[in-house]
Amino acid sequence: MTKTTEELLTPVNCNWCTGCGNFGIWTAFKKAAVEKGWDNHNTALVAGIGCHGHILNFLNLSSFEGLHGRAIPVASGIKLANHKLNVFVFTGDGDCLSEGGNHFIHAARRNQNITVILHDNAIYGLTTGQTSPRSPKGFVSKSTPFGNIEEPLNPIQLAMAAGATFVARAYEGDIEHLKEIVIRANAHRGFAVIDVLQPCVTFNKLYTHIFYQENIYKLGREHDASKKPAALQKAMEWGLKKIPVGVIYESKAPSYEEQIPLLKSGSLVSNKIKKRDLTKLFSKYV
Ligand SMILES: Cc1ncc(C[n+]2csc(CCOP(=O)(O)OP(=O)(O)O)c2C)c(N)n1
Ligand code: SF4
Repeated sequence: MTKTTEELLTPVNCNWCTGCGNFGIWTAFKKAAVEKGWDNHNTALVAGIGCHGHILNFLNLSSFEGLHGRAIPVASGIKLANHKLNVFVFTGDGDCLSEGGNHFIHAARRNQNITVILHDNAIYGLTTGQTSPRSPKGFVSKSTPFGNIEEPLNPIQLAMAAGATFVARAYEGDIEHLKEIVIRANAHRGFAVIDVLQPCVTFNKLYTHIFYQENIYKLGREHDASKKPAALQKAMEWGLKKIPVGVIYESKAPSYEEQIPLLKSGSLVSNKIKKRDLTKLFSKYV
């Protein structure tokens, strides 16, 4: 069981830019891991390709860095093989919503019991600053020098519409709040998405730390996260002083794994492998 955040460090030096919002996600996750005792026996991490994916190099936990956009299917496979594991996906807004958009939608629809931590910096960071599906209309970047003509995607609305049963937003600069949300998302039985507002200080000069500090507000008791229409309405809020953070939607529904009879007797990895002679079967077809 992980007892201190130091145990989670690796010999790899952190190579994120100074001030990058990924630091807050890393810190919040380490704190959550210590509080809940996540270790190599009970937890597996998966990431996509991007600056966000480097987080695996800095966490001393079992992990797999997949192909770009393919973190969620790898996590789905891990969860099916051993549904007793806590499975986390670290993904970028490009990785999750562009290259991996199809996987995101279908994992949400299946309500797989995994937690997706979306490092939402509204830009492609690793490839040095191109417009992403989260970049707003008019956004100027290397790939849209005359301004983005596309509307951005809203990952919270998309997750809810696709069937995710836990949907939250957090700001990486509020580490305690993010840590609590990571713990709640993991405790939830079903597909959990946390849209983490994560400034890319090098390439996104619009969504800065100051921008978020000035414009986010925490959801209070008045917000009933169990009511989908109200939650969808909340999810649509975005603008000056109007960016809600907190648990936006949570509902109870059987997870994908809970509905598979074979998994009731134990995880697939704990099943003894039986040898079967298939010679007779094959002989029918040759
Ligand atoms: C199939 C494929 N397409 C494109 C790339 C190049 N590529 C690597 S990372 C990246 C963008 C990453 O952006 P995002 O997922 O938002 O992560 P960030 O770097 O911002 O954390 C791209 C386009 C790739 N590796 N594989
Ligand atoms: S390029 Fe942006 S997202 Fe990547 S490490 Fe630097 S600040 Fe962070």
